Amino acid sequence: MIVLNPGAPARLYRNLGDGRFQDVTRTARLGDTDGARTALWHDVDGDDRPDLLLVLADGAARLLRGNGAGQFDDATAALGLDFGKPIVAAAFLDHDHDGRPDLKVELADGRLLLHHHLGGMRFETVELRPASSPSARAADDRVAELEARLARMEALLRATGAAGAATEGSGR
Ligand SMILES: [Ca+2]
Ligand SMILES: [Ca+2]
Repeated sequence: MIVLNPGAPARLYRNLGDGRFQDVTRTARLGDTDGARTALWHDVDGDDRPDLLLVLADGAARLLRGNGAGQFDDATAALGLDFGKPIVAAAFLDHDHDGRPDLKVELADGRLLLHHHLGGMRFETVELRPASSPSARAADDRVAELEARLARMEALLRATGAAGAATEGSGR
């Protein structure tokens, strides 16, 4: 069990199986976990030992491979987890249903990437959604504003139409 502490290193506890937990942070060799805000357990390399993906306070990801003896090795570089921009969200899911969970990450620049699992420690990065440019965001805002205005006009027309029908009715 990993406990995340905003602004402080994460702490790792081992379940002793009798309802007690032992703090194994010091012996687990987790390295830098300062301000980690996301922790995902997943057996990335398929060796039946749980690995740990962390997203740190600055949005950088780290992958810690479990060695089965309660310690972890940093495999961040091997996994190619430097996406150039801070990560705002990350999740493991099998995007293409090939039985190997892939890593989906959303970056601060609006990009949505699929870190497609090819087997073992091999991954390829596929862009699912490009970065949103400031002009694209402004255009989206304009479309949203126009839609809102249209909705208000439709509501007004409906109200006016109903009032008109009522007036006709009362005229008889
Ligand atoms: Ca593993
Ligand atoms: Ca997959």
